[in-house]
Amino acid sequence: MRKTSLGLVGIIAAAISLVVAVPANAATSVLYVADSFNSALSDTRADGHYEVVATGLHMYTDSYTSDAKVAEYVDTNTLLAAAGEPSLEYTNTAGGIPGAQLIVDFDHDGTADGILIGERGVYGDDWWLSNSAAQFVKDAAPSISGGSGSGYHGTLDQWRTAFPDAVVTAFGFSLGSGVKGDGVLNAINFAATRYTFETQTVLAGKDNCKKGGWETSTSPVFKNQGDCVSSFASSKR
Ligand SMILES: [Ca+2]
Repeated sequence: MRKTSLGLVGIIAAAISLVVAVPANAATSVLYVADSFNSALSDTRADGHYEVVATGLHMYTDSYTSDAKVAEYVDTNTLLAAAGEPSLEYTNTAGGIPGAQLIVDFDHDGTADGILIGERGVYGDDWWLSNSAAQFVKDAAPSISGGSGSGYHGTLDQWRTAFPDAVVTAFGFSLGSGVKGDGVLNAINFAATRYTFETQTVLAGKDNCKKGGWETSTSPVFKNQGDCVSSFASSKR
């Protein structure tokens, strides 16, 4: 007799369904936590937390209040037309899941005008516009109707058609606010690049440059052992 309950297999299947296929030729890159995040754009609040676990970003919130939010952004300068279909590879442990976010300069005048939010698990390919966005963006939204995260929404292709010169100035994610959740962001896919997470490796002194140690340093990156040793000499560390 077969069991039909949604057991572990069902849970795994649900998790896998959130993972979007990545082209085999996608580039890979590393986001150093938290140096790669734009601190001025950070909106991680008192009840929101994150930490690097292996090559993922474990995030969680511990209340349902407005302080329950984890949101970080990575600077870029990428035409929306070249952004592809950004997605989050997320393994959910409990509660709500984060949405993908694109901060966009819709008229390419150097000033960001609003945020497009993609919540694939809720709205599929439909990306909705933040309510704080500029009026000219709202006025030209592909769809002005309910049924999404805001009254202004559309697929990314529709947004690209409406704003062919739009530039993404930062990409990132947001969990909350007011959402209790716990999970691991394994990667962000943006503009044909798959970004994973690491902490910086900073050497303590020139002795750590030896035996290949210089190659492990990520902040700064050294050209060779001599470059490493001389950096400590010049800074008198
Ligand atoms: Ca603008």
